[in-house]
Amino acid sequence: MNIEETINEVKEEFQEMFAEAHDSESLEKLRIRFLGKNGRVKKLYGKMGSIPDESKPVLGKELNKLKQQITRQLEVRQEKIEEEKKKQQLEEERIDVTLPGTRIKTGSQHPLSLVTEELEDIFISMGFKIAEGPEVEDEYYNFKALNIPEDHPARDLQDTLYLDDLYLLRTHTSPVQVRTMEKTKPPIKIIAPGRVYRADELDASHSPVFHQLEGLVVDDKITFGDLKGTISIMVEQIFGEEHSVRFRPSYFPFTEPSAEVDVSCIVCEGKGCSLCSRTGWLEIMGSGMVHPKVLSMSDIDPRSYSGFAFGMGIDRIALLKYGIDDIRLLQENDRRFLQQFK
Ligand code: 2NL
Repeated sequence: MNIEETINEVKEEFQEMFAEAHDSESLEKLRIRFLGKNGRVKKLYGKMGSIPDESKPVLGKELNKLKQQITRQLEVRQEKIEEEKKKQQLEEERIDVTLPGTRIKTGSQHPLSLVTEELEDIFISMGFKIAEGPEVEDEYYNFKALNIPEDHPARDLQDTLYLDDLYLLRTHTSPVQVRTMEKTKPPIKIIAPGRVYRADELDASHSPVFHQLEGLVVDDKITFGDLKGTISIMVEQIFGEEHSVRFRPSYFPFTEPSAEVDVSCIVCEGKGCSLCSRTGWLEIMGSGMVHPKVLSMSDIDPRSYSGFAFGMGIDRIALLKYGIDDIRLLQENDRRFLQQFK
């Protein structure tokens, strides 16, 4: 076979194979087969040495044309493939900006946080400051400084969680207020919200850990009228103005006189139901004028100063406010329960 025939054969072979090559890989194989180092076209150039000189210009031209033709065809198809690929990719990645977004799940505030923050805001609006203190206390701050006698049942192992001979878990936030009285001169106007502990079994209405908010106001000429006014405003704000407040004589070792605070029943509004045991009233907090002994133990002279104090269970307020019937719901963190407080 002469070289011209071979050139034609290579041409035909290329066109045949090219007709079947529709992806980059096949094109690359073709490029190596025809234009590579040991490719068909290279080999034809090698044969140029053995042909008569007069034929060289024509065949050389012919070969160059073949090489250019193959190169061009491969390039054009490769470009087409890439263009097609890009089109397909754009089509696949097309986004519909009019589709609704994916809803992001958000948390919600715990009902205890909601009530605590609401109470804090109410008291802050009346000029109170927020005070905090340790949850591990000793008998002096938790009991003695509050005029709670040595033989008082609250001090019993049955009621108080003792850590050792000296330390216990505070059973109320009163120690925070005692520490404030020791450190600062009147006027004192603080609330002490926080976690407190009792040696109770967990059931629908008791828990070994719960939350309290106590308040203390000490200044000259503080009266029971100040106590009534402050607490009435707080109760109206937290439960709504349509509720009435009642002060009922009571007894606490740390206040004299003492009063329990009732709010007209949230459910029956005074008519009598099972929640209020047919009394029409719900007990929500304790209060009273700070006992002179309590003032003097913290170095405040009861002849110059007087004060009132109050204490409430935040968990109980939350149950009443939101109509929850079991305090365990406040601790279980069941999302179906928590999501209701959005
Ligand atoms: C209740 C009763 C009360 C206080 C707490 C208090 C604190 C100091 C001095 C005097 Cl430092 N009193 N706190 C007073 C009266 C009642 O709480 O039943 N809480 C749930």
